[in-house]
Amino acid sequence: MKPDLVSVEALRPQSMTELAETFAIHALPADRARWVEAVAPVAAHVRFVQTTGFSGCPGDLMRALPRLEIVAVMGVGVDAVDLAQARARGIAVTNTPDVLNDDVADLAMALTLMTARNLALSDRYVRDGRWKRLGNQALATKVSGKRLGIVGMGRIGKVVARRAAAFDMTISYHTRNPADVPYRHVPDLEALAREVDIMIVIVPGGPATRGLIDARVIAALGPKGILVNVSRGSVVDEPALVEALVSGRLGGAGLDVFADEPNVPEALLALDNVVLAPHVGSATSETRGAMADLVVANLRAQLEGGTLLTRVV
Ligand code: A2R
Repeated sequence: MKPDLVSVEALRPQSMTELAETFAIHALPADRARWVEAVAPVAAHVRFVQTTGFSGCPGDLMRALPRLEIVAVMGVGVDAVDLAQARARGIAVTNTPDVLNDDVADLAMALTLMTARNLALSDRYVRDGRWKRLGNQALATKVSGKRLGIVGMGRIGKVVARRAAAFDMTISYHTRNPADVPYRHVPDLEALAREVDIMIVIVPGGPATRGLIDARVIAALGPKGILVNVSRGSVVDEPALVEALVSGRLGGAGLDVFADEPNVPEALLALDNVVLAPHVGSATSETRGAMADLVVANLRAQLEGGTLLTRVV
Protein backbone atom coordinates (compact mmCIF):
# COMPACT_ATOMS: atom_id res chain seq x y z
CA MET A 1 0.00 0.00 0.00
CA LYS A 2 1.22 3.48 -0.85
CA PRO A 3 1.87 5.76 2.13
CA ASP A 4 -0.75 8.46 2.71
CA LEU A 5 0.10 12.06 1.84
CA VAL A 6 -2.11 15.05 2.54
CA SER A 7 -1.96 17.69 -0.19
CA VAL A 8 -3.09 20.98 1.33
CA GLU A 9 -2.75 22.88 -1.95
CA ALA A 10 -1.78 21.08 -5.17
CA LEU A 11 1.54 21.47 -6.99
CA ARG A 12 1.56 21.67 -10.82
CA PRO A 13 -0.14 18.64 -12.45
CA GLN A 14 3.18 17.04 -13.54
CA SER A 15 4.46 17.05 -9.95
CA MET A 16 1.18 15.67 -8.58
CA THR A 17 1.47 12.82 -11.10
CA GLU A 18 5.02 12.14 -9.88
CA LEU A 19 3.87 12.15 -6.26
CA ALA A 20 0.98 9.81 -7.10
CA GLU A 21 3.50 7.18 -8.28
CA THR A 22 4.74 6.89 -4.71
CA PHE A 23 2.02 8.25 -2.42
CA ALA A 24 -1.74 7.90 -1.93
CA ILE A 25 -2.74 11.56 -2.20
CA HIS A 26 -5.56 13.08 -0.16
CA ALA A 27 -6.37 16.58 -1.41
CA LEU A 28 -7.94 19.04 1.02
CA PRO A 29 -10.85 21.33 0.13
CA ALA A 30 -10.19 25.04 -0.46
CA ASP A 31 -12.13 25.96 2.71
CA ARG A 32 -9.64 25.92 5.61
CA ALA A 33 -12.41 25.45 8.14
CA ARG A 34 -13.00 21.95 6.72
CA TRP A 35 -9.40 20.68 6.68
CA VAL A 36 -9.44 18.78 9.97
CA GLU A 37 -12.76 17.12 9.16
CA ALA A 38 -11.52 16.26 5.63
CA VAL A 39 -8.42 14.39 6.87
CA ALA A 40 -10.31 12.43 9.54
CA PRO A 41 -10.75 9.19 7.52
CA VAL A 42 -6.97 8.82 6.95
CA ALA A 43 -5.57 10.94 9.80
CA ALA A 44 -4.21 8.01 11.81
CA HIS A 45 -1.85 6.94 8.98
CA VAL A 46 -0.67 10.22 7.46
CA ARG A 47 3.12 10.79 7.71
CA PHE A 48 3.49 13.33 4.88
CA VAL A 49 2.00 16.77 4.23
CA GLN A 50 2.65 18.73 1.04
CA THR A 51 1.66 22.41 1.10
CA THR A 52 2.52 25.92 -0.07
CA GLY A 53 3.87 28.98 1.71
CA PHE A 54 0.42 30.57 1.48
CA SER A 55 -1.65 27.65 2.82
CA GLY A 56 0.98 26.35 5.24
CA CYS A 57 0.01 23.81 7.88
CA PRO A 58 -1.95 25.22 10.83
CA GLY A 59 -1.71 23.81 14.34
CA ASP A 60 -5.11 22.08 14.36
CA LEU A 61 -4.33 20.20 11.15
CA MET A 62 -0.95 19.09 12.54
CA ARG A 63 -2.57 17.98 15.82
CA ALA A 64 -5.04 15.88 13.84
CA LEU A 65 -2.14 13.89 12.30
CA PRO A 66 -0.46 11.93 15.14
CA ARG A 67 2.11 10.15 12.89
CA LEU A 68 3.11 13.23 10.88
CA GLU A 69 6.84 13.24 9.96
CA ILE A 70 7.24 16.06 7.44
CA VAL A 71 5.57 19.22 6.16
CA ALA A 72 7.06 19.97 2.73
CA VAL A 73 6.37 23.60 1.82
CA MET A 74 6.56 25.03 -1.70
CA GLY A 75 7.94 28.51 -1.00
CA VAL A 76 10.79 29.93 1.06
CA GLY A 77 8.61 31.38 3.84
CA VAL A 78 7.34 28.85 6.38
CA ASP A 79 5.47 31.36 8.58
CA ALA A 80 2.10 29.68 7.84
CA VAL A 81 3.29 26.42 9.44
CA ASP A 82 2.93 25.85 13.21
CA LEU A 83 6.71 25.75 13.72
CA ALA A 84 6.53 25.50 17.52
CA GLN A 85 4.49 22.31 17.23
CA ALA A 86 6.80 20.96 14.52
CA ARG A 87 9.81 21.52 16.80
CA ALA A 88 8.08 20.02 19.83
CA ARG A 89 7.02 16.89 17.94
CA GLY A 90 10.19 16.48 15.85
CA ILE A 91 8.30 17.01 12.59
CA ALA A 92 10.56 18.13 9.73
CA VAL A 93 9.61 21.29 7.84
CA THR A 94 11.21 21.84 4.43
CA ASN A 95 11.03 24.84 2.07
CA THR A 96 12.28 25.77 -1.42
CA PRO A 97 14.95 28.48 -1.01
CA ASP A 98 17.39 29.80 -3.64
CA VAL A 99 15.56 28.57 -6.76
CA LEU A 100 13.24 31.60 -6.50
CA ASN A 101 15.85 34.28 -5.72
CA ASP A 102 16.03 35.60 -9.30
CA ASP A 103 12.28 35.85 -9.78
CA VAL A 104 11.57 37.60 -6.50
CA ALA A 105 14.46 40.01 -7.08
CA ASP A 106 13.26 40.64 -10.64
CA LEU A 107 9.80 41.45 -9.31
CA ALA A 108 11.25 43.79 -6.67
CA MET A 109 13.01 45.74 -9.39
CA ALA A 110 9.95 45.65 -11.66
CA LEU A 111 7.75 47.06 -8.90
CA THR A 112 10.38 49.69 -8.13
CA LEU A 113 10.50 50.79 -11.77
CA MET A 114 6.75 50.58 -12.26
CA THR A 115 6.02 52.63 -9.17
CA ALA A 116 8.65 55.32 -9.72
CA ARG A 117 7.94 55.61 -13.45
CA ASN A 118 4.12 55.43 -13.05
CA LEU A 119 3.97 52.51 -15.47
CA ALA A 120 0.68 50.96 -14.31
CA LEU A 121 -0.87 54.39 -14.73
CA SER A 122 0.85 54.77 -18.13
CA ASP A 123 -0.77 51.59 -19.34
CA ARG A 124 -4.21 52.81 -18.25
CA TYR A 125 -3.45 56.24 -19.76
CA VAL A 126 -2.93 54.73 -23.21
CA ARG A 127 -5.73 52.16 -23.03
CA ASP A 128 -8.47 54.53 -21.89
CA GLY A 129 -7.59 57.17 -24.48
CA ARG A 130 -6.19 59.80 -22.08
CA TRP A 131 -3.02 60.14 -24.20
CA LYS A 132 -5.11 61.18 -27.21
CA ARG A 133 -7.44 63.37 -25.14
CA LEU A 134 -5.02 65.03 -22.74
CA GLY A 135 -1.58 64.68 -24.31
CA ASN A 136 1.50 63.63 -22.35
CA GLN A 137 1.29 62.10 -18.89
CA ALA A 138 2.69 63.97 -15.86
CA LEU A 139 6.42 63.50 -15.20
CA ALA A 140 7.56 60.53 -13.12
CA THR A 141 10.53 59.89 -10.80
CA LYS A 142 14.00 58.72 -11.92
CA VAL A 143 15.27 55.37 -10.55
CA SER A 144 18.88 55.08 -11.78
CA GLY A 145 21.37 56.54 -9.32
CA LYS A 146 18.90 56.77 -6.43
CA ARG A 147 19.52 55.71 -2.82
CA LEU A 148 18.09 52.26 -2.12
CA GLY A 149 17.53 50.75 1.32
CA ILE A 150 17.08 46.97 1.41
CA VAL A 151 15.42 45.53 4.52
CA GLY A 152 16.72 41.95 4.69
CA MET A 153 20.05 40.97 3.11
CA GLY A 154 19.63 37.19 2.82
CA ARG A 155 19.53 35.00 -0.26
CA ILE A 156 17.00 37.22 -2.08
CA GLY A 157 18.18 40.57 -0.71
CA LYS A 158 21.67 39.96 -2.10
CA VAL A 159 20.24 39.30 -5.58
CA VAL A 160 18.14 42.48 -5.35
CA ALA A 161 21.31 44.40 -4.46
CA ARG A 162 23.16 43.03 -7.51
CA ARG A 163 20.35 44.19 -9.76
CA ALA A 164 20.15 47.60 -8.08
CA ALA A 165 23.93 48.05 -8.48
CA ALA A 166 23.43 47.74 -12.24
CA PHE A 167 21.06 50.72 -11.95
CA ASP A 168 23.91 52.70 -10.32
CA MET A 169 21.96 52.89 -7.07
CA THR A 170 23.63 53.60 -3.74
CA ILE A 171 22.78 50.59 -1.61
CA SER A 172 22.45 50.38 2.16
CA TYR A 173 20.57 47.80 4.19
CA HIS A 174 19.04 46.89 7.51
CA THR A 175 19.22 43.47 9.20
CA ARG A 176 19.69 42.46 12.84
CA ASN A 177 23.28 41.34 12.15
CA PRO A 178 25.61 42.80 9.50
CA ALA A 179 25.85 40.55 6.44
CA ASP A 180 29.00 39.73 4.47
CA VAL A 181 28.27 42.23 1.69
CA PRO A 182 29.99 45.38 0.39
CA TYR A 183 27.03 47.64 1.29
CA ARG A 184 26.51 49.86 4.31
CA HIS A 185 24.70 48.25 7.24
CA VAL A 186 22.27 50.56 9.05
CA PRO A 187 21.28 49.12 12.44
CA ASP A 188 18.43 51.63 12.93
CA LEU A 189 15.60 50.97 10.46
CA GLU A 190 14.05 54.41 10.88
CA ALA A 191 17.41 56.03 10.14
CA LEU A 192 17.69 53.94 6.97
CA ALA A 193 14.20 55.06 5.89
CA ARG A 194 15.17 58.70 6.48
CA GLU A 195 18.22 58.53 4.23
CA VAL A 196 16.92 56.53 1.23
CA ASP A 197 14.63 57.28 -1.72
CA ILE A 198 13.38 53.74 -2.18
CA MET A 199 13.02 50.91 0.34
CA ILE A 200 12.65 47.25 -0.70
CA VAL A 201 11.49 44.84 1.99
CA ILE A 202 12.61 41.19 1.77
CA VAL A 203 12.63 39.64 5.24
CA PRO A 204 10.77 36.50 6.40
CA GLY A 205 7.25 36.80 7.82
CA GLY A 206 6.33 35.61 11.33
CA PRO A 207 6.32 37.15 14.81
CA ALA A 208 9.88 38.60 14.64
CA THR A 209 9.05 40.88 11.72
CA ARG A 210 5.35 41.62 12.34
CA GLY A 211 4.76 45.34 11.76
CA LEU A 212 8.51 46.00 11.30
CA ILE A 213 7.66 48.66 8.70
CA ASP A 214 5.54 50.74 11.06
CA ALA A 215 4.08 54.25 10.91
CA ARG A 216 7.41 55.81 11.99
CA VAL A 217 9.40 54.05 9.26
CA ILE A 218 6.78 55.02 6.68
CA ALA A 219 6.83 58.63 7.87
CA ALA A 220 10.64 58.64 7.65
CA LEU A 221 10.49 57.50 4.02
CA GLY A 222 8.38 60.59 3.42
CA PRO A 223 6.22 62.10 0.67
CA LYS A 224 8.78 61.36 -2.05
CA GLY A 225 9.72 57.92 -0.74
CA ILE A 226 8.75 54.63 -2.34
CA LEU A 227 8.14 51.39 -0.44
CA VAL A 228 8.31 48.02 -2.23
CA ASN A 229 7.21 44.91 -0.36
CA VAL A 230 7.93 41.46 -1.81
CA SER A 231 8.18 39.64 1.53
CA ARG A 232 4.99 39.15 3.56
CA GLY A 233 2.05 41.48 4.15
CA SER A 234 2.46 41.02 7.90
CA VAL A 235 5.82 42.83 7.82
CA VAL A 236 4.14 46.17 7.07
CA ASP A 237 1.59 47.97 9.26
CA GLU A 238 -0.98 47.95 6.46
CA PRO A 239 -3.45 50.49 7.92
CA ALA A 240 -0.55 52.91 8.49
CA LEU A 241 0.68 52.34 4.93
CA VAL A 242 -2.77 52.94 3.44
CA GLU A 243 -3.22 56.09 5.50
CA ALA A 244 0.17 57.46 4.41
CA LEU A 245 -0.48 56.71 0.74
CA VAL A 246 -3.97 58.21 0.77
CA SER A 247 -2.80 61.37 2.53
CA GLY A 248 0.31 61.73 0.34
CA ARG A 249 2.70 61.36 3.29
CA LEU A 250 4.31 58.45 1.42
CA GLY A 251 5.17 58.95 -2.24
CA GLY A 252 4.25 55.53 -3.61
CA ALA A 253 4.29 51.80 -3.06
CA GLY A 254 4.80 48.62 -5.10
CA LEU A 255 3.10 45.75 -3.29
CA ASP A 256 3.14 42.03 -4.08
CA VAL A 257 1.94 40.94 -0.62
CA PHE A 258 -0.87 41.96 1.71
CA ALA A 259 -1.98 41.33 5.29
CA ASP A 260 -5.10 39.33 4.37
CA GLU A 261 -4.59 37.87 0.89
CA PRO A 262 -6.38 37.86 -1.48
CA ASN A 263 -8.11 40.86 0.10
CA VAL A 264 -6.48 44.19 -0.77
CA PRO A 265 -7.49 47.33 1.15
CA GLU A 266 -10.22 49.05 -0.87
CA ALA A 267 -8.53 52.46 -0.55
CA LEU A 268 -5.45 51.23 -2.47
CA LEU A 269 -7.49 50.34 -5.56
CA ALA A 270 -8.20 54.00 -6.28
CA LEU A 271 -4.59 55.22 -5.93
CA ASP A 272 -2.41 55.93 -8.96
CA ASN A 273 0.78 56.01 -6.87
CA VAL A 274 0.44 52.32 -5.98
CA VAL A 275 1.26 49.27 -8.09
CA LEU A 276 -0.47 46.09 -6.99
CA ALA A 277 0.43 42.46 -7.75
CA PRO A 278 -1.33 39.27 -6.55
CA HIS A 279 1.63 37.66 -4.68
CA VAL A 280 3.50 36.58 -7.81
CA GLY A 281 7.12 36.88 -6.58
CA SER A 282 8.06 33.33 -7.65
CA ALA A 283 5.23 32.84 -10.13
CA THR A 284 6.99 31.91 -13.37
CA SER A 285 6.57 28.47 -14.87
CA GLU A 286 10.34 27.87 -14.70
CA THR A 287 10.68 28.73 -11.03
CA ARG A 288 7.43 27.15 -9.85
CA GLY A 289 8.61 23.98 -11.64
CA ALA A 290 11.95 24.03 -9.81
CA MET A 291 10.16 24.66 -6.50
CA ALA A 292 7.76 21.77 -7.09
CA ASP A 293 10.69 19.46 -7.96
CA LEU A 294 12.30 20.34 -4.63
CA VAL A 295 9.08 19.54 -2.73
CA VAL A 296 8.84 16.14 -4.44
CA ALA A 297 12.53 15.42 -3.77
CA ASN A 298 12.14 16.26 -0.06
CA LEU A 299 9.07 14.04 0.32
CA ARG A 300 10.84 11.14 -1.41
CA ALA A 301 13.96 11.64 0.72
CA GLN A 302 11.83 11.47 3.87
CA LEU A 303 10.12 8.28 2.66
CA GLU A 304 13.42 6.62 1.74
CA GLY A 305 15.19 7.67 4.93
CA GLY A 306 17.61 9.91 3.01
CA THR A 307 18.83 13.39 3.87
CA LEU A 308 16.32 16.19 3.36
CA LEU A 309 17.54 18.73 0.82
CA THR A 310 16.28 21.92 2.44
CA ARG A 311 15.24 21.44 6.06
CA VAL A 312 14.32 24.54 8.13
CA VAL A 313 13.01 22.71 11.23
O1 A2R B 1 18.34 39.89 10.79
P1 A2R B 1 19.27 38.85 10.21
O2 A2R B 1 20.71 39.23 10.43
O3 A2R B 1 18.92 37.45 10.60
O4 A2R B 1 19.07 38.96 8.60
C1 A2R B 1 17.96 38.39 7.93
C2 A2R B 1 16.83 39.39 7.75
N1 A2R B 1 15.92 39.45 8.92
C3 A2R B 1 15.63 40.58 9.58
N2 A2R B 1 16.03 41.84 9.39
C4 A2R B 1 15.57 42.77 10.27
N3 A2R B 1 14.73 42.49 11.28
C5 A2R B 1 14.30 41.25 11.51
N4 A2R B 1 13.48 40.98 12.53
C6 A2R B 1 14.77 40.22 10.63
N5 A2R B 1 14.55 38.87 10.54
C7 A2R B 1 15.26 38.43 9.49
O5 A2R B 1 16.10 38.88 6.61
C8 A2R B 1 18.33 38.08 6.49
O6 A2R B 1 19.19 39.07 5.99
C9 A2R B 1 17.00 38.16 5.76
C10 A2R B 1 16.38 36.79 5.46
O7 A2R B 1 17.21 36.11 4.59
P2 A2R B 1 16.96 34.57 4.18
O8 A2R B 1 16.66 33.79 5.42
O9 A2R B 1 18.11 34.17 3.33
O10 A2R B 1 15.60 34.60 3.39
P3 A2R B 1 15.37 34.74 1.81
O11 A2R B 1 15.58 33.43 1.15
O12 A2R B 1 16.11 35.92 1.31
O13 A2R B 1 13.80 35.02 1.79
C11 A2R B 1 13.22 36.09 2.55
C12 A2R B 1 11.71 36.04 2.53
C13 A2R B 1 11.07 34.68 2.74
O14 A2R B 1 11.04 34.25 4.06
C14 A2R B 1 9.66 34.89 2.17
O15 A2R B 1 8.82 35.41 3.14
C15 A2R B 1 9.88 35.94 1.12
O16 A2R B 1 11.23 36.38 1.27
O17 A2R B 1 9.68 35.38 -0.14
